[in-house]
Amino acid sequence: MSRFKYSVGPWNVHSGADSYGPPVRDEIPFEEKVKKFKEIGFDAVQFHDDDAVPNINNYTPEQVIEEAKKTKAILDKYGMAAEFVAPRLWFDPHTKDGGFCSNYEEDREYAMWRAYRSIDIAKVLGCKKIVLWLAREGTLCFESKSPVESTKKLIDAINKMLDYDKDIQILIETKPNEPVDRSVCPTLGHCMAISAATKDPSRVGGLLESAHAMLAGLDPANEIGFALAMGKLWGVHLNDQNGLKFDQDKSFGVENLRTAFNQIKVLMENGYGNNGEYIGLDVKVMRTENQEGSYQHLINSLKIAKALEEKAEKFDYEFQKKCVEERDYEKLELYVVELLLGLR
Ligand code: GLO
Ligand code: MG
Repeated sequence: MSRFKYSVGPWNVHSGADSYGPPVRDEIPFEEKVKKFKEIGFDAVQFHDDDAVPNINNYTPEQVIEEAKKTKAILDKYGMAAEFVAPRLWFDPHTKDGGFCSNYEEDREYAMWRAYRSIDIAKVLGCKKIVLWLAREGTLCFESKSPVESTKKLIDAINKMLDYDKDIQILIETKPNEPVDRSVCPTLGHCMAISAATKDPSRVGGLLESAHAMLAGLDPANEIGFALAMGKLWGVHLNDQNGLKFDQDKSFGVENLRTAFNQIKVLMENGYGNNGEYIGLDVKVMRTENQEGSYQHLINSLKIAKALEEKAEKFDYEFQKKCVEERDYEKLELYVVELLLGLR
C-alpha cells in the first residue's frame, strides 16, 4: 500500500511523433486514457487547458466553462480527481516567441487569456493548482529580449493571475532549457525568488521535474529538499534522464536509481502528500514501443516508485546515525547501494 497518491497527464500516452519522425502508434481517445489510468493505479489526472477543452481558441470564456464540464463528467465517471491545469503556451502561433514574456503585446495578452481560461477550467474540474511550465519564456537569441524585463513581465503575469482568482495557487515547473536556449526561470531557486517578488508569495510555489533538474546539472533530490525547506513543493514530475541531453522523460528510476531512491526518501521524510499533493509521473514511452505498450512506462514507473517507497521504509536510520557519528561515509554509501541491490 502506497502512502502517496499518484497522477499523470494525458500527454504521457502519445503516438510517438518526435522532431525526426511521424506517429508510430494510434492516438488513444481521452476517455479511454482516463479509464486505463484508473486501472493502472492512478488517482488524478493533470491537464493542459486544451486537454480539458480541445480547440479552446474557438470558444468564448463562457463556452470554455461549459466544455470543461464535459471533461469533469468523464473524471467523475471513473472516480478520478484533477490535480492541476497548465496553460499550453508553446503550441499556438501566438506563443512562438513566448507568452508572458513575448516581445509583442498582442501575444502577451493572448497568453493571459489562456492563463485566465486555465483558472476557469481548474474551478470546473475542482482543483486549485495552476502549473506554469514556461516553455518558451526565454530566448533563442540572447539579445532579442532583456533578461531583466522578462523576469519582471513574468512576475507581472503571475500577479494578474493571483488577482483574477483569490483561491488559486501558482506552481512554476522550472526547466533550464528546451525548447528555449536560456530560460527565464530555470531552477527552483529562481522559482522561490520569483515567488517572493509576487504580491502573494504564499500562493506561488514550485513543481520539480527530475529530468529538468538534471538538465540544470542538479540533483533532483536536492531540489526537492530545497523547495520542501521553503514549504513550497506543491507538485513533482518524477521521471529520469541520461545526462545532459534532450529532455528524455524516461521511466522513473531506470537511469539513476540512487537519486530516484533519494527523491522518494526525501519526499517521505518530509510528509510530502500530507496536504493533498500528488506524485506526478511525467514519463514518455520509447518510440520503439508498439500500440500494446502505450502504457508500459507508466506501469513500470509506478512499480519502481512503489518499490523505492519500500526501500525507503527499510532504510536503517540507526545505522545512518552511527555512520555519521563515526564520520564513516564510505560505510554509509556502501549500505545504500547494498540496500538498493537487495543485499540488505
Ligand atoms: C516538458 C514538461 C511538460 C510539462 C507539462 C505540464 O518538458 O515537463 O511535460 O510538465 O506541459 O506543465
Ligand atoms: Mg513536466
